[in-house]
Amino acid sequence: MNVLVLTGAGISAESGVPTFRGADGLWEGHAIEDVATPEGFARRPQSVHQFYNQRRKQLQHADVAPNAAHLALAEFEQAVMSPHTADDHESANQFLLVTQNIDNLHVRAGSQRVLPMHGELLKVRCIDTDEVFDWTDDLSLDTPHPQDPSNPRARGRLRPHVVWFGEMPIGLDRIARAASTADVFLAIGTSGLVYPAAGIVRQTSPACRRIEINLDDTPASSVFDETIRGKATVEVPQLLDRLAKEWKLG
Ligand code: BV8
Repeated sequence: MNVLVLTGAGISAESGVPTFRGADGLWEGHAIEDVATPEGFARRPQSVHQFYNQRRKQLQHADVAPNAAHLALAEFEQAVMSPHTADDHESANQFLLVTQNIDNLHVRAGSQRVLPMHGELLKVRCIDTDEVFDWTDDLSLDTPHPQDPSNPRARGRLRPHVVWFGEMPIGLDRIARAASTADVFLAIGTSGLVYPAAGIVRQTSPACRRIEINLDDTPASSVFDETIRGKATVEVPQLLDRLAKEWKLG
């Protein structure tokens, strides 16, 4: 059984991380082109740094933690990938969790096979070398380079390690391969507005069972075999329990 999951901001909403397009959407007050494009960063780097500094600080707030949906996905991955389950099938199972979210809540919940296709908020990248560093502090134009802290010319050469609009998402080949062999595709808490993420469902085979969990209909809803309307913390654990029973997972 090959499982491919795609999550969006809706799975982290109940952990207190604002979605992009909800009433408290992140983009409100910030035009996309000003804070999530290379051009916006070139124009006003400091305001883009502030936008991500605020989100990086908020993500590390004590009240922000994985919720029942994140935890259920981590548990389900363990069950799908357990050696015991593999024995019952002619071939080993596969599991991939692709997330559009740049928060670290899936990894903190215990998910292992996670592909953050739009980057990670708690990582930064050197503009000159593309080297990636773990990062929990603020970034600014005066931030010393971690590898050359005493060199004033190396200051301010770090950017958030996130994929902006117009930039190439991460892992597209791996995602396409997983989509082409997926037996089940789950899309959880994503508005289906941003490509190529929103096109992944169409990369699955006609035989793939496509399930969407969302509060509302999305432009892609009609492509799914099953659309479950409700909150991720309620509907994800219930769906995964149902699938685990259907597949007799441990
Ligand atoms: C690219 C990281 C070239 C940064 C993000 C015209 C038409 C089509 C496409 C384009 C176009 N013009 C330009 C494009 C391409 C563009 C695009 O799609 N634009 C859109 C706006 C039209 N895409 C790009 O530029 C991408 N790159 O195309 O490069 C390329 C491509 C392929 C091959 C070669 C070259 C790069 C896009 C990545 C941008 N970076 N994030 C950051 O986070 O700051 S995008 C960001 O918004 C997220 O990462 C996510 O991907 C995206 C959408 O957000 P969602 O996760 O879906 O969240 P949203 O708030 O929208 O929705 C939440 C959903 O949850 C809702 O449905 C809601 O009902 C539901 N929900 C809420 N609460 C709950 C819930 N569900 C359940 N339970 C709840 N409690």
